[in-house]
Amino acid sequence: MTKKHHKPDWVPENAGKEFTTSVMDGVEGGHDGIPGQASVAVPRPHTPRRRRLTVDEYVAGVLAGDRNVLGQAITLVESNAHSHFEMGQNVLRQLLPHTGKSIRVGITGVPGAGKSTFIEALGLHLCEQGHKVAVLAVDPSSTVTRGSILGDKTRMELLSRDLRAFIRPSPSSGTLGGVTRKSRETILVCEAAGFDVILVETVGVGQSETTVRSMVDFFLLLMIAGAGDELQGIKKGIMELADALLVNKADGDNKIKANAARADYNRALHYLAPATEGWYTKAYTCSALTGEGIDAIWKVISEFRQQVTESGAFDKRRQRQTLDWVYSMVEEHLRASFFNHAGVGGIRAEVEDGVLKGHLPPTVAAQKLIRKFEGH
Ligand SMILES: Nc1nc2c(ncn2[C@@H]2O[C@H](COP(=O)(O)OP(=O)(O)O)[C@@H](O)[C@H]2O)c(=O)[nH]1
Ligand SMILES: [Mg+2]
Repeated sequence: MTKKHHKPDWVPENAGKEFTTSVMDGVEGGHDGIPGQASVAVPRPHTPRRRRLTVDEYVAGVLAGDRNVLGQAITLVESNAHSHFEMGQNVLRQLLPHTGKSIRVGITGVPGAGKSTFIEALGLHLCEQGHKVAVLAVDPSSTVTRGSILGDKTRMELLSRDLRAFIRPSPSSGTLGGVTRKSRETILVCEAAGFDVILVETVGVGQSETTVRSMVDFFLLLMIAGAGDELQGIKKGIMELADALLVNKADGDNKIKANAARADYNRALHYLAPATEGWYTKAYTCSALTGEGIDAIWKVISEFRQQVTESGAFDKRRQRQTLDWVYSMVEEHLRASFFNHAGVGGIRAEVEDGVLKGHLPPTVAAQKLIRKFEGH
């Protein structure tokens, strides 16, 4: 495909250089995370716009495992449009009794650790065992640039072609809080559609690990051997959130180093509090490339599920997560109403100026803004 630059429609035909704008032909891509959708530009026949489904149609389609309806239902619940909110919530409410039966696994690690390759290998392995696997991404960076997950999607090429799997890229707009709410709801919709393993990938940056930890049952930290001390330092806090550490790329010349790293991590883990009550976090090795160790880590996850369910910690965590979810929605709402409040907006510049110039102590400034918001 050749990318052509041309003048946009609104530029007069005989215009000169004063119009410097030019536009480039776009790229056609899959939209709903459904395999088989066009990933290269193909001429499309003119079809009428898709009819909006009713709440009952969304619910019936999702419950029947209809992939098209599933994609549309997720788009609906992810929508930022005010008019979609109520309908999305109605769909969710009806799906709720059919949710909760999957195992939700979060996967994190620095860029390049091999998360996408691992998810593809594990996903394919699970599909072969008869599981239905949904892959979601929580990527705070994509709230700014939409790039990264697209790359991942093409990387999980085999899995995205497998009809037993469903890959959903990260919701691409909103705050991390907004993305979180959407991801949680997407998990539920996928469960209602019959997916029994939910894999949530997140890039190991910023707050996203804590966020993903708050929506999954099992949290897996992918590591690489020989990464610098600085990197390991950053990872320490995250190690405390993990139910397993997995040193990836244990293949070829790297195998010895990976095994040594596993032993080091196991020693370090000895001094950390367990992420899940009654479960000892250990380190393992695998190669997402050769598939070695993939089955073993799934056995660890299955053992975790059984053990933690029996002890009651599994349900306890899910209940806590549900309440966390409620309050994170409350926080999200309050934050938005505060910053959209006309009165607050009217005095913000002045208050900020006062703080920056040193006339106004920050505590007083905060009080002033809150008073305004509360209408005192
Ligand atoms: N040798 C080796 N390379 C791997 C393995 N897993 C991933 N890679 C490579 O590491 C690079 C980054 O992998 P990717 O899955 O995109 O990492 P992500 O950024 O964590 O999602 C790619 O070039 C992969 O082919 C592995 O187990 N062994
Ligand atoms: Mg990736």
